[in-house]
Amino acid sequence: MSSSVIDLLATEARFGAQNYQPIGVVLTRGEGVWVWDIEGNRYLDCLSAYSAVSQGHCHPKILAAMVEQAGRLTLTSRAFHNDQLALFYEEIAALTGSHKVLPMNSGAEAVESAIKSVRKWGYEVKGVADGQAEVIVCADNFHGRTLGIVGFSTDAETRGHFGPFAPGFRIIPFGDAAALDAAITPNTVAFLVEPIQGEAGVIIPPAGYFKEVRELCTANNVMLVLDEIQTGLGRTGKLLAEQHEGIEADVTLLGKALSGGFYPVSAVLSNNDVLGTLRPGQHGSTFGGNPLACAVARAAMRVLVEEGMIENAAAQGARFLQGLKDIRANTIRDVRGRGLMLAVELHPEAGRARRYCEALQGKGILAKDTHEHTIRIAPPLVITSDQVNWALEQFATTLTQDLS
Ligand code: IF1
Repeated sequence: MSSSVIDLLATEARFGAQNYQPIGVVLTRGEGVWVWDIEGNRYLDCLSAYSAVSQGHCHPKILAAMVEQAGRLTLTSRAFHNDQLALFYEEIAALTGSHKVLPMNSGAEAVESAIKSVRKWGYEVKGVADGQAEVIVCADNFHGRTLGIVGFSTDAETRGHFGPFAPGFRIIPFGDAAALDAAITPNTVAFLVEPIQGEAGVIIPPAGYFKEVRELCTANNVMLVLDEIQTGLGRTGKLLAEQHEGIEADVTLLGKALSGGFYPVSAVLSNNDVLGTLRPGQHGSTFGGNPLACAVARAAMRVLVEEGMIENAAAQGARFLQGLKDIRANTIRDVRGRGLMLAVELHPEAGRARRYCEALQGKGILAKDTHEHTIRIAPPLVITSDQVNWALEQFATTLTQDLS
């Protein structure tokens, strides 16, 4: 057994598929907003596993729920009922105001399940001719890594050499309601979109966009499917990002923080008859809706609300955003965000964002670059004022350096 950083990285490189290029830190422990590497260095986690660890690392109440359930019953398959599923349904429906719930595991599975469901709804309820259903998506989307999903990605890296891909998708620009209007046909069953584009670099659409989108979808009997896998469950300072827009989706996708990072748990939520079209044998998953997942998700949702994490995300997010905007540095081109979903876009001449993330690591902050010139910041929603202040000092000293 090897255990030094060098040995572990070499072993990973020898055996692992090289589909990631992580920052050179090997983490071994986490608690709240903090993580520790194997040499004992402590870091403020400003990624939260891409927003999955919103409740903070190893939240004691989620941990207790997981341990208790793991010792009792972990998996039954959906061939039998388990005593956690009904409670999970009840609690997620109460939290989100949804009528129907489909439990899955990864975010990509929730997206795939939603696409299957809206197509079926299109044929059986809307009356689209079989095989003709169209789903509209946005350029620069990120919805996951499955074949169905990468087939409608516009990112060369994400889709390159993975084809051939499934037909039935139309791509329009994000934030452009007129483009949606023009793209809708009688065969359009759904518009699938992120409320704020994450991977694209925390792109917030123009004010009023989603109101128009909602009206267009309603007028044309098109299901509005919001991928809230990253934006949902408090990340943007509200339970769902749609609440900032004053709209309601027909289908909402949740994942990531639905388990507080303990376990892959995702869900498709619908407030109409989309999920009602699925009959026995037509869709499923060995692990989806298992008792361990349900118990973990129930605790994850409970602490989010009981411990005021959503309100904290709004308050600390506003402070963090203002603090970043107050940093006077030639390297910064733009600062944007909502709640604790934040990004600093660097001037191209400032050098690659990855260099700044490596410099931040040296100051005790773990953040992640995206698209060469953007640093993404998404700490756990339990971050305190003092921790935000300390993080801002580290960002200020790092961003005023020239690392080009
Ligand atoms: C990776 C990004 C974040 C997502 C939205 C569905 C999924 C994701 C809006 C799929 C997943 C991840 C996956 C992760 C990188 C990451 C990411 F940079 F790519 F965009 F979070 F910002 N919808 N996002 O953001 O969920 O199947 O992974 O559970 O390494 O691919 P999943």
